[in-house]
Amino acid sequence: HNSPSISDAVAHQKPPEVPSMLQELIHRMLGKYWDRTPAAVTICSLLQALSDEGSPVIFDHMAFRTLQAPGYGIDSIASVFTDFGYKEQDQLDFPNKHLRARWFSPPNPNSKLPRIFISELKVDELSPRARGIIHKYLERTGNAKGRYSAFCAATGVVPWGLLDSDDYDALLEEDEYAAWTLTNGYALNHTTVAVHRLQGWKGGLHKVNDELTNRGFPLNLQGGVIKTSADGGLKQSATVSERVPIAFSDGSNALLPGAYIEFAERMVLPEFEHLKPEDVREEHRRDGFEVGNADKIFESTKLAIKEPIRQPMAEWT
Ligand code: OOG
Ligand code: NI
Repeated sequence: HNSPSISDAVAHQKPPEVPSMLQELIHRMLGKYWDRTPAAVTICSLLQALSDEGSPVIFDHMAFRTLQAPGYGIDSIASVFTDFGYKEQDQLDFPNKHLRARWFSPPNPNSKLPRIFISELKVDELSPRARGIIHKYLERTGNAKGRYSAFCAATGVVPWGLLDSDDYDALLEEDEYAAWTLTNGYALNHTTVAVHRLQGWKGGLHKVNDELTNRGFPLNLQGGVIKTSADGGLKQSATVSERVPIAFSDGSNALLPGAYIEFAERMVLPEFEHLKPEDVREEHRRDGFEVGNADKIFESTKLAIKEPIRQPMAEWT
């Protein structure tokens, strides 16, 4: 009455590969990002095609933006990563931008898991009007508070719903980061290609920027195309954000800045310069971030705003 042949077959089957929660979470966050950042998809395919075949692009880091208020700030995204073994690293301060950031290193520095960079807006330093607008939306998340920020990043849900276009305009006038974060929620702000981990890539970050410029991708030119740390060990460049259709609660729509893509090149540290190239691992390279570089990279979303384009949603579908 039971079928031994079926249970035999099952017993001899290898179990399907089960991705870890962490891998799947990152995969879903990136999935939402690819959907709304087609230029990033094109650029990654291009870099892969121009480097040794079959070697996938490795991400140096993924970056998120948050709002500092109990439950909604850096920790609301960080907690899931630290629960899975990520280690909290230094804090970076941007007083002129009312921002601070922290970064988190993956459980194993030589793995292919990206670093995580999370910034937060010091909401209390904004004008009473901007603070009032921000808190009005944060209160709309009810008992969820910011506890499901990682869920929102993975699904594309903006936890406080649609903004009123007048609120958007008021925020944009005062603080572009606030306007970006309220319209995009916890969506991945950018991912960063580790240029030094592209197999067989010759010409470093310069060559990446040249290839992109030749193909018409607009790059963030704040402080020059390449932003270099004081120690010379970390070089970064970024595209200007793509625009995504955003609906407002009053029925109007706009094409507003969404995500961008960044490129990082980490140099071998002086104490490891004697290593043969094939022996150099990620742990032998300049780690961390740089305030001076980041300060310029933050502008990638602002640079996408020249004339806000407002048109009916029907024209894009
Ligand atoms: C983050 C900008 C800083 C870096 O790698 O230093 C940054 C942002 O735009 O939210 O990505
Ligand atoms: Ni970055």
